[in-house]
Amino acid sequence: MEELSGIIEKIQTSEELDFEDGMLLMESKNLPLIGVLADYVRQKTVGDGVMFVTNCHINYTNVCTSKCRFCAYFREEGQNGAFTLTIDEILEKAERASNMGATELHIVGSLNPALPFEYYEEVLSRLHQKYPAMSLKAYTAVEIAHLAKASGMSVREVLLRLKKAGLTGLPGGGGEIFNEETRKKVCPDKITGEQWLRVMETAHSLGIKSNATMLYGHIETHSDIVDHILRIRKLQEKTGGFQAFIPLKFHPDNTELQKNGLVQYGPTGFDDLKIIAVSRLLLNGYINNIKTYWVMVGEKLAQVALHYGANDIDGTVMEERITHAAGGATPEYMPKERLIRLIRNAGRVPIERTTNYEIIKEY
Ligand code: V47
Repeated sequence: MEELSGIIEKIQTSEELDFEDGMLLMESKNLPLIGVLADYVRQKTVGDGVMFVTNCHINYTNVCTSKCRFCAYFREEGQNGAFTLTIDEILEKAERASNMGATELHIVGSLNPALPFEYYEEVLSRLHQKYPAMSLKAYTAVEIAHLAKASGMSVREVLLRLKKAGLTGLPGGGGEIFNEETRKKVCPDKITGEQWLRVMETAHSLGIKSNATMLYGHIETHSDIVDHILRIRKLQEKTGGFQAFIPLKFHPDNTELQKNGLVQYGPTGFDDLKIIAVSRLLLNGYINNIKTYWVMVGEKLAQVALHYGANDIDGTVMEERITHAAGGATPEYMPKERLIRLIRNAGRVPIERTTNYEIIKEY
């Protein structure tokens, strides 16, 4: 308690936490106290509503040149299990999602050199034409940077064309961990953290909102975590374009990091709750929505995380491949009624939202 007294005082007087505060929180084992602080800040900022979205994930390809060492999802061209969906197949999945009441499609793939820019554009334009009311949260900052490089267009041009085709916003994937040394060890061939942030800055300047993520529980240090969250906070201060922050729990199975013996296990429940709480505290005043992603932390821990600073539990998801390739054991689909039950049972108010955090219905 003593070691956190300065932080408690800052929270009481609404003073911003700095890097040292973040480090103190990360080093502390007083999780119950950190949870109470995060819950207090959450209550003051966003009240008792817990947001969720009726959505469907569509992974259009897993062929990738990036070969990140934490990823079990990617395949090389021609390798067993490699796939690329045709645009018609994507439309079929969208049809199913639409029939199940989805308001959002979360469309993410990998860096597949065989796919031209026109494929990405046409995916959005055909989906938008057929389902004009559906939000299209598509392509991470990493895919956007790849498209710019491969097509010879600028990031701005790529984003403008995709926006015109129907893009609603960007998911937060690809953030991983920004620290240069650590990033080189876990994803040496991916764009740097600063490049990821510049793509987001450009998107925000064009009125395209996005999420932000951080992959934790591999080889990163506490300092990498605090640094990552504060770099996001700094850009948010400039653009205001991040809608939610989502810590992603590393799953080690079938990954290069595990095969090389660098990481044997994923993060513990203690880590999961701590990271959610620290995210809420460090981003206080900057990003209001802190999302616990039930697919990665499990539905039981996601429910508890609602008392550790989270106010968003993501969505129905319907089909998920990235976590499940790496040993994820959660179901691939969470019916809306089940999400509502989880939220209510935690003493909170379920609110169905759109991609852009407009309220659809309070339950
Ligand atoms: O970018 C890859 C991560 C991300 C593993 O914006 C892994 O609303 C854990 O970004 N263990 C994709 N994580 C998922 C993502 C996301 C998910 C839900 C909502 C939103 C949003 C975004 O998954 C990748 C990478 O950071 N990832 N491999 C793994 N083995």
